[in-house]
Amino acid sequence: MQDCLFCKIVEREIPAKIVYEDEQVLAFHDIDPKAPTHILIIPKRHITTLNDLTEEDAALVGRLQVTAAKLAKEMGFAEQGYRIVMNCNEDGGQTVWHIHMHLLAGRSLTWPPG
Ligand code: IU
Repeated sequence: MQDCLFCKIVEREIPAKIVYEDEQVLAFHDIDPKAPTHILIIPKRHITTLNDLTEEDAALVGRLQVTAAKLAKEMGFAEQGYRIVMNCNEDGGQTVWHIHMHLLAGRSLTWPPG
């Protein structure tokens, strides 16, 4: 999609520190990390918010989750723990309008989030 930051990262029009890619999913380091390790896992296909998901997207969202867990394990966070977050719209804290899963790790995270 035109003017979508994450679509531009998928298309390599904007650089990112990519850590994983397959035909449907891309994962890269967040530019402004909120934890020692902060990875964003996104679908390559543009989906604006979680509200736009349909039944047909169930496998894709599962793939994001499985990718996040796999990366967390590979990066050595499985035992100590980590957090997966998806924000939706303003009150949820969404600021980039292409769905993404945050993988946060490397420190003890507080609960509930602010
Ligand atoms: P949010 O859930 O929509 O708030 O998350 C958007 C994330 O995208 C946030 O953590 C930003 O730091 C991150 N990000 C980025 O990695 N690269 C960018 O150029 C921009 C935002 I703008």
